[in-house]
Amino acid sequence: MKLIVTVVQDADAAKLQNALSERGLRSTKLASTGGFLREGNTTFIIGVEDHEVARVKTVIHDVCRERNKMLRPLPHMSEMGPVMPNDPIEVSVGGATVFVLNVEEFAKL
Ligand code: 2BA
Repeated sequence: MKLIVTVVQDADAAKLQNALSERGLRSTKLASTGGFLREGNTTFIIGVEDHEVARVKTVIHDVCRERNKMLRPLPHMSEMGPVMPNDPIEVSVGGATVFVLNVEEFAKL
């Protein structure tokens, strides 16, 4: 069994939740915050059998869109190079960041 952890944009979260449950795939949706943008995003945890991983990744890929965001740089973003605090920068976000983990044990107690 695998645990898929995926971080998606809030704008895609409801559609992804619907797409997963319509296909009989169980998921849990968590509110999260990106460490770089310091904005809300959504993290799904999805427990599946090994043979379903590819299907879940296809659903995520079909639903989640890459978007560009314009933002005013925050102090921690200086690692990107010289940034002027009042000059908006463009950052591309998504579609989805996906981690696939081995599950040692799954139980409902
Ligand atoms: P954030 O950390 O808020 O990052 C949002 C977007 O900012 C990233 O999009 C990326 O395009 C850009 N970005 C992040 N760190 C950067 C840096 N040091 N320099 C330049 N640009 C940077 P995505 O890569 O699509 O990531 C979307 C969200 O997925 C992230 O939000 C974070 O919540 C999560 N994520 C991405 N990689 C992760 C990782 N290795 N571990 C845990 N969470 C991760």
